[in-house]
Amino acid sequence: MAIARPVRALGLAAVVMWFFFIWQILKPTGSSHISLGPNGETIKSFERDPNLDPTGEPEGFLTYASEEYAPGPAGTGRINATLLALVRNEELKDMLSSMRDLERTWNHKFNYPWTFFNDVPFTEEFKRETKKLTKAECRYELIPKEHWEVPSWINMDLYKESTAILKENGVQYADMVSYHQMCRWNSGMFYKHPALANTQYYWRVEPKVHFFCDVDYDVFRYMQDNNKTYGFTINLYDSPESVPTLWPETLKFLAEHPDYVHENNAMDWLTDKLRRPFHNKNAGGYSTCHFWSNFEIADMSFWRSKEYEDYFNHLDRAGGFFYERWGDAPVHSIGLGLFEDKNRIHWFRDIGYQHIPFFNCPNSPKCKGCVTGRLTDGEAWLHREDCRPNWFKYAGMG
Ligand SMILES: Nc1nc2c(ncn2[C@@H]2O[C@H](COP(=O)(O)OP(=O)(O)OP(=O)(O)O)[C@@H](O)[C@H]2O)c(=O)[nH]1
Ligand SMILES: [Mg+2]
Repeated sequence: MAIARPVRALGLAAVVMWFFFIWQILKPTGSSHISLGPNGETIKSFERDPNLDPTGEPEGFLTYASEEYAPGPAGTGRINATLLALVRNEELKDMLSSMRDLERTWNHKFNYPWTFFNDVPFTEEFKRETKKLTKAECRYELIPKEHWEVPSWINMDLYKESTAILKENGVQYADMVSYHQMCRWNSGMFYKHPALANTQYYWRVEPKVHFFCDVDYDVFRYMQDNNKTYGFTINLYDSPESVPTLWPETLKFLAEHPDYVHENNAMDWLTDKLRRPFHNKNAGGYSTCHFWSNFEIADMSFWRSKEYEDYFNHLDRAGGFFYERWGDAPVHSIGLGLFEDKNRIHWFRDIGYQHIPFFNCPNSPKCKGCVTGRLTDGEAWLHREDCRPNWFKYAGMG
């Protein structure tokens, strides 16, 4: 049966419109353009992923491997720092894979100790197999109950009701109490463990992550010698449904402690509403942009400061680690964005890294096994979760 030409044209137009609509939803927003800043000024964000540009070592004073980094007491070049992993016995295989990568690309040159934390004792197998992969010291630490257990002021009936709603709203892991405990521990507990009392810097490592690039300088010395507090690789938006009252609670805290805010803070970055207005609106004024904290190289002195400690205690009492699903990533990021000098936060663009589904993959002959400049190997819409352009816009690429 012949179809009349106007009907065919209409059908074709509908198909074109449909593809255009789908493209609008899925197109990446990572590449950017000229936009207006909070005071009406013109801001140019990056035109292309900066990871496509050749990357070398960071500027500043760097310390390279030498006999001073030999394992054991001969390693006088090492500072007070550790590789740190919270991990379950069942994740041994994935932990070994992360260790292999980090030892190959970095730690076999520097031999920093590994410190493993668990809420139950590590098995002999876990200890034996992890020790095999490093010449460095390995420590196995049990988390004290009072650091891990759900705090006494949390009402478990309310927890169940609230998390059932979170689950309905698609918040991942909302009904796993251990996930809430883990987020709280990573937010405000890990650095209080007695085993870390004499340790200042840590590099957080999760099971099943990958490291792709040879790094030839001591990253902990880099932090110390260049006055850095926190280093990240990836910057993402969070799901607003997981943190609806985190920012309102933060504002209550700030009303009590206006003097805590650093004069060179990153408030613009925390409260940006230009790039993802819905996120800002649904998270009560917080952009939800955060440093993706499964990778962190940081100075624990900041978490141990009065400002951060008071902030954590305020949040802990408010209950959102359990009634909502506040993650350590937004909590750390807000703490840093408010109470630290933003120039002391460093993008480790030269450290090739992957935690499924995102990558930081620099353009450097030192990197193997990742695709330069590719943010994700997942679905196209994941590009929308990238908020690095905002950090670069408000704080630069230092
Ligand atoms: N010992 C212990 N470690 C845990 C527990 N829950 C989470 N972890 C660790 O905490 C870190 C973060 O947990 P993940 O389950 O990876 O959370 P996530 O990265 O948000 O989720 P994924 O995207 O699924 O990786 C990992 O290093 C886990 O091994 C727990 O109950 N006990
Ligand atoms: Mg993980």
